[in-house]
Amino acid sequence: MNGRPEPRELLYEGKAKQVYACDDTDVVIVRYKDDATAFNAQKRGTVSEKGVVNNAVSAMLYAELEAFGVPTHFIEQLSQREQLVRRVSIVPVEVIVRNRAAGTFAVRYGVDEGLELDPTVVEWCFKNDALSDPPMNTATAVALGLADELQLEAMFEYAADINDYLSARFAVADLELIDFKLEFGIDAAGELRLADEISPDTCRLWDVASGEKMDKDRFRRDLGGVEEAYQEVWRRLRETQGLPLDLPDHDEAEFEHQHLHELDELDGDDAPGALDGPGGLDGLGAERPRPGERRD
Ligand code: AIR
Ligand code: ASP
Repeated sequence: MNGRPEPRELLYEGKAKQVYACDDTDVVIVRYKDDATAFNAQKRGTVSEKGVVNNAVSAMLYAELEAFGVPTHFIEQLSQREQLVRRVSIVPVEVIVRNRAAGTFAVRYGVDEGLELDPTVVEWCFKNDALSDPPMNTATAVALGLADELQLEAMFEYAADINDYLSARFAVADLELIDFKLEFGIDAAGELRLADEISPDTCRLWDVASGEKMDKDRFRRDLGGVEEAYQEVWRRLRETQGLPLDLPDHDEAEFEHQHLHELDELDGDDAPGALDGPGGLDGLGAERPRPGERRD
């Protein structure tokens, strides 16, 4: 029973990863591929060594987020392309966090890429390739039975904390976190955990000095230098691991959140405020310690 877990049957094959069963049914092995797709698989290609970079980046960031107080599916990196994770059932709600306008947001609202978004925007999308992952509000997610309100509230709170952490983490690597996508899952004990991956496939990252795109947009938009950009992100993260981060004060963040909830009440239920979940989720306090508190 001891020793390195071995991949058994292929449970699932996605666009960028494969998931294998293990003898221990509480865990699975995720294998990262070099395959790349964009615009819901209308564009396909491969990016040499992408799987190796994404596995390394994701493993590093999930371990750091766990230490920060965010429960994740991550257990350990097994090899260059494989990691061992807890088996979870994925909540079919993608969480998009946007610090600046880019991609589909810039197109949808007719604004320039790079427009600073204050407050930070959190969006839910229905995880459904056949429908191209359409954006939806909280009521839709609940009415379709994709997640319940407490889960969505917890996903929102985690997403805000993860944004605080990752924005500071990428900043020490001279990268600005423009936007990113998260997925969550429910483990065997019923606990919500951050799942999937965080990598240049799932984040927009702009070089602070030049504004150059260092992420999957290089592939999506045929900008060239895709492999080099992914390698450079990994190199910078590795070189800056352990450096002190300029994290927002969590008491301040909590105050702002409370304050904005009060504003929501004044504005009425239909007005989602800054750092409020899409569609508003006031008063559904899924109580948990703030990461900043838990670490002391
Ligand atoms: N994303 C969304 N679906 C799949 C991924 N990887 C990520 C993008 C981008 C953010 O979510 O990589 O960082 C917003 O994407 P978009 O296309 O809605 O602008
Ligand atoms: N990963 C999604 C796709 O393949 C969306 C994207 O990254 O553009 O199509």
